[in-house]
Amino acid sequence: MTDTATSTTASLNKFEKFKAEKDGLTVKGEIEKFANLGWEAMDETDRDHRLKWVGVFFRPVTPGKFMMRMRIPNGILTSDQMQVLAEVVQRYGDDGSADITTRQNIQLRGIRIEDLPEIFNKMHAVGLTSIQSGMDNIRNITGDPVAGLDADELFDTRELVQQIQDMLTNKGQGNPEFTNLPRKFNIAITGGRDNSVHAEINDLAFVPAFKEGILGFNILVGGFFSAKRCEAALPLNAWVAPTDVVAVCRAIVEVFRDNGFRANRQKARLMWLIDEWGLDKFRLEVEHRLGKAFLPAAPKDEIDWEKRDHVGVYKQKQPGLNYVGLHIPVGRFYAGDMFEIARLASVYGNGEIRLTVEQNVIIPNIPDSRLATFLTEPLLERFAINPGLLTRSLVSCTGAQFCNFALIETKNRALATIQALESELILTRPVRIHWTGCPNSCGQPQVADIGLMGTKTRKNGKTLEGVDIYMGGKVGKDAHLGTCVTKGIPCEDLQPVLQDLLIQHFGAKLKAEALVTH
Ligand code: SRM
Ligand code: SF4
Repeated sequence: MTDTATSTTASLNKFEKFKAEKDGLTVKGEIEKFANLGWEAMDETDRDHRLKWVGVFFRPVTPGKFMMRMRIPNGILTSDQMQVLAEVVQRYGDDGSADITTRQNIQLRGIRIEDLPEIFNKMHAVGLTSIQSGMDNIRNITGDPVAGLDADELFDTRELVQQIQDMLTNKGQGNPEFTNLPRKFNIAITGGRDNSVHAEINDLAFVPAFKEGILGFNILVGGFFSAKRCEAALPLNAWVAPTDVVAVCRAIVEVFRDNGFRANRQKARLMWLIDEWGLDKFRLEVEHRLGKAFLPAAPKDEIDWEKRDHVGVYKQKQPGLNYVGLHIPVGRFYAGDMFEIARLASVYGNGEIRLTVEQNVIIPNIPDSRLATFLTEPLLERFAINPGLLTRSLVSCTGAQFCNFALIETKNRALATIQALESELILTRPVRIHWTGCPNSCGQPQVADIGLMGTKTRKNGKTLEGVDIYMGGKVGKDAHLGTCVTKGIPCEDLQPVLQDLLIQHFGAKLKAEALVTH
């Protein structure tokens, strides 16, 4: 029997059951009550699951200290907003920190439930929302990080991304139409030529393409990573004009909401529905919701560049202005750093701050006349504009420090490993190394040159933290996913293995050998 949205209650998984009992968004009206009750006395399903509908995540690894996942559409925020986020984590002292995520977003750590009413008030006052950012909702919508700045861009994604978020979340107030999807759902729009958002790994992505001289988008559907299966998105053979993008998002999400599988959670992502129906039936169903037929896809899309990382100083399309990409090691920063970034953005730029899916920060709109002084700011010693060639492209998921799915520690280990490798090797090109603490693949090892996925492995009769190694991920033009090439390398033995891979495949040389040769 097919697993459909019409399954009986008996066949629903436990998540569907608790959603049917009480919609997750209900907790929005109960924050005061929870704050008064405290985390230990709260209903466990509200605490562990439903709070994620307002972006608040119970962390079994640090009980009582919650994580808060924001929504930062297109990864763009203001210095006022960054300052508020800094104030929130500052009050938690050593427990307070923040991470830039692989979806151009920010997560805050150390949050206490009793502070939530005040935190939400402060956030709303500066136009920030964390609504619908976890569980069976649509995640942060990604867009080109240099939208509106890049002289070569085809489409400025900012407004469309905001419009999609406003539609899906009722302008950040919460939209019950889209708070009970079968599973999570990812949307990306790319407007530049380098596919800076990893379009191919999203459930729904729009890539720029000309149709009879008009710029619009070809649509990709069904991309996703999960512990069970990873797939690149498929072309829907559909082209849309920018004016139809919001309506297409609504139609596709509605089709997923009403038909996606709800019995087996491992098979609840959009691709499983597309498998069952085939692309033609899926497209017809979307057209039916949309009330019109799609034009066939444009024969070619406009993704024809290698992917840029935006770290460093770059001229904007506006004469006399520059954007500067700061490298934030594994995306982790603290209150002091966040205040400083906010200050730099308002003193040197126009108060705008941008985030990338590589977990870095861009400060745009710095005039030529102020650039030299900006580059002497002490913060740039830690958040470099010209980091080492391995450090530069390092990405890491949260890992065991805060995530209970993690099989290994990631962020600190990733940094230590990269520093050791850079001290031993001479590199001639950046190598994109991505760490992820478990097969859920939040750190996207399949898009990396070298992807490291946490696992448990055995050595001398002992169970140790280890990694499966992925290679061959290609980003930008002709993006495709990497695959697993080696399994179960103990983390303690990893460094020489990586050294060897860098020498064999990426042109690295041992410093010691280079000295002898010269
Ligand atoms: Fe993720 C679950 C962190 C991007 C696939 N992810 C989780 C949880 C919520 C698990 C948990 O409750 O502990 C992690 C929170 C840990 C923490 O305390 O930070 C978590 N995911 C992250 C972040 C923070 C990784 C990072 O360090 O950047 C990213 C947050 C993005 C955001 O701002 O919303 C993050 N997660 C991703 C991505 C990458 C992407 O979207 O490009 C993926 C793979 C792409 C995809 O989803 O198709 C991803 N996360 C998952 C999955 C597997 C989904 C599935 O269909 O099975 C899970 C597990 C789940 O949902 O059941 C998961
Ligand atoms: Fe946690 Fe695994 Fe995601 Fe890393 S990949 S954040 S360990 S769920």
